[in-house]
Amino acid sequence: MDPKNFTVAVHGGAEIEPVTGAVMTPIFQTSTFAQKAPGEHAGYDYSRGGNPTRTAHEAALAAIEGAKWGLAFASGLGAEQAIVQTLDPGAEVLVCDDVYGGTGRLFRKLWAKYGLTFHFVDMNNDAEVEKVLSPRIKMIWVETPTNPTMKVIDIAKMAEKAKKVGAILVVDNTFSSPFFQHPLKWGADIVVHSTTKYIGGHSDLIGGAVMTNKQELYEQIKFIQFAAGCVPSPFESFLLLRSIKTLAVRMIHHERNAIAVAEFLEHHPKVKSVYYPGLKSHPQHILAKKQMSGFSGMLSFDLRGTYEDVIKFLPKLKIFCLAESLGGVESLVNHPERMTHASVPPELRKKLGIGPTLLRLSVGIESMDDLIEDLNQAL
Ligand code: P1T
Repeated sequence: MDPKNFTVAVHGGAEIEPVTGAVMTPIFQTSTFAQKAPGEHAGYDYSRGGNPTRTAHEAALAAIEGAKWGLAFASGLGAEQAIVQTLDPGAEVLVCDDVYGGTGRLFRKLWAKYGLTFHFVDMNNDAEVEKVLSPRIKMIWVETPTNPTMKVIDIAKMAEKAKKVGAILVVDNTFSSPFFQHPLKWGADIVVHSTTKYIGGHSDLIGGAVMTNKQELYEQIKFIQFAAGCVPSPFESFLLLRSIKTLAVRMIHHERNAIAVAEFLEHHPKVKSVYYPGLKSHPQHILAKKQMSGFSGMLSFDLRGTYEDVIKFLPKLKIFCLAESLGGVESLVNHPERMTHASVPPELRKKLGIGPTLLRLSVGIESMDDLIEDLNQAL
């Protein structure tokens, strides 16, 4: 989506319903569709394979990523699982070391036992990447900005490396949302989202998405979606269609508030460091400005002191709610070490800087002054 194009967000995938003229796609709450004769139907036979509400949702997903195809899944991890299932046994995958804890768990604890090998590397360290890069690598998995330390990874550079060894480049675009970043434009083959987050935007559903311009990948993943059945319900598809219409306006407010919060925290004496790609002090700020059209609403920071200070700080917050997840209109605070990233091996957590004083904020769209005041009084 052209970041200035609110029209795509509002109209992407929308078609007037042909029978009734309904302007908004109805919820086709049905598992099955009548057939005139065996195998003769109007394009839908069973809702695992396809459902008109999901079709409209998938068209909207494609539209906002500027992709030819979009596929909807029942969760972000369900979408990731389908992508991994395109690999042949024995394949090796290069993964950025700072991925969502659940992504790492899916790879380490589930897929590794089926003969796939996952190499977790710091993708901002060329030597680390080159050490593992070889034609055995069939997939490169990038999350940018990363969860939770907000590293920014150069998508175009990783696309070149993927091309060199004949690997597929997957980019998890959840933190940026399609409003601020288009990985396909920078050479990614597949974009994956947890639509639970910014695309859903209201913390009331779980969903996932895959977008691609490559027909072969689309067909493979569509088959997996149908054959393995990790699909969203018609109601979830409807909610997501509804959410996408306000993605652009929400993202502008998330970003505006996050910039203000990041600047406030950076100058607060009780805060040791702030990790936000929109700050000039961020090590990849220039890269972020190049590859993103905005910096989104996620940031992390280290509180000065110890875990005991964190434990005193958290209950004092009145607006920021202590909870996992992100990207909803309401502000959340998360403690990655004990919550979202508890499953990351301790030595890797240490290397990444996911320690006892690290907190992650999903900055919502409340009044900016209220958010800053909330943090200020709690600090
Ligand atoms: O929760 P689910 O919809 O299955 O999505 C998984 C997922 C994938 N990718 C990224 C970057 C994510 O952040 C997530 C989920 N993350 C959280 C729940 C969290 O609080 O970080």
